[in-house]
Amino acid sequence: MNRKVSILGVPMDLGQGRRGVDMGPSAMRYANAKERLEKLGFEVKDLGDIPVPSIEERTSNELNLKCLDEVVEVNQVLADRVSEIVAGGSFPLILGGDHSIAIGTIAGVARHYKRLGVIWFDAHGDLNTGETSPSGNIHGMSLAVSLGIGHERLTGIGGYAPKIKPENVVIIGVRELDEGEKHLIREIGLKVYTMHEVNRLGMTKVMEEAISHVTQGTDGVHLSLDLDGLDPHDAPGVGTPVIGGLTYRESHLAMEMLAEADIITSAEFVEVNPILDHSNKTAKVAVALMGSLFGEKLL
Ligand code: B3U
Ligand code: MN
Ligand code: MN
Repeated sequence: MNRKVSILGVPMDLGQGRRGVDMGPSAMRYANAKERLEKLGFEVKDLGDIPVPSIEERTSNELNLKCLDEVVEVNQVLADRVSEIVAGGSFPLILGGDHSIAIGTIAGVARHYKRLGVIWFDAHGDLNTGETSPSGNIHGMSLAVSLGIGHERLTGIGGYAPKIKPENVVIIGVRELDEGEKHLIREIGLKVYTMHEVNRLGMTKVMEEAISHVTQGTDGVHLSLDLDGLDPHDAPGVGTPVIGGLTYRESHLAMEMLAEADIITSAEFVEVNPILDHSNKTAKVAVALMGSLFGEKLL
């Protein structure tokens, strides 16, 4: 793994409807994200946060794509910043913010990795479009957008589309999908490990298969980890909790196996909402997972 890591915060809350997720980057910093990685011998730079307009300032609300203008604007900036980090030889570690920021992170990373693999941990598919979304929230569309599906102002962020191909993506931990998302998964043949497969196969097998899937014919692998992929018991501070999720230990095992396989070239941890949390528990879990991802071991 790259020994140089650059942390970038994106206090984005415009891709969903609840207040507080803009404080996610601060909460993960307060839980010692930087220090955790430094202890493992990484050279870590915290580049601070990129600016996000406040919800009170927002103007756009059209086409079932809430805050489209602002989400596009922030993700464009994010794509450039992430691209600079990669060009400078560092590993981009992005702290969210809601999951709409995956659009910008992936746009930035995919400029350098032409055949980027993606591992997407989530209770949801994030495969909606303005046409299929029940909420109009763009955080429920970011994976579709990265695949080149959706409004062209979103898919065109970074100046090209698509960023990733369906055959290079796996989703893990899903337990809530909208009808349009189910259709899309079947249509494009996405590899999805729902909670059913996680229970049936066990996390070890899921990760062995997922790692082999995303490394076939790819030149880099991005980890997009939505904290709502975990069970709300272990990660209560998220905007849209869904019961029946990944346990704390299953999630750690997944990160430990990724560290061992040494395949991850960029990562983002999203949807931490301190207002809905208890004593910063969810941010602490996120940082503990970062520890495992970066190779922390008990012995
Ligand atoms: N699928 C729903 C709910 C949702 C998606 N992502 C989150 N919630 N976190 C939607 O609004 O698209
Ligand atoms: Mn998500
Ligand atoms: Mn989710």
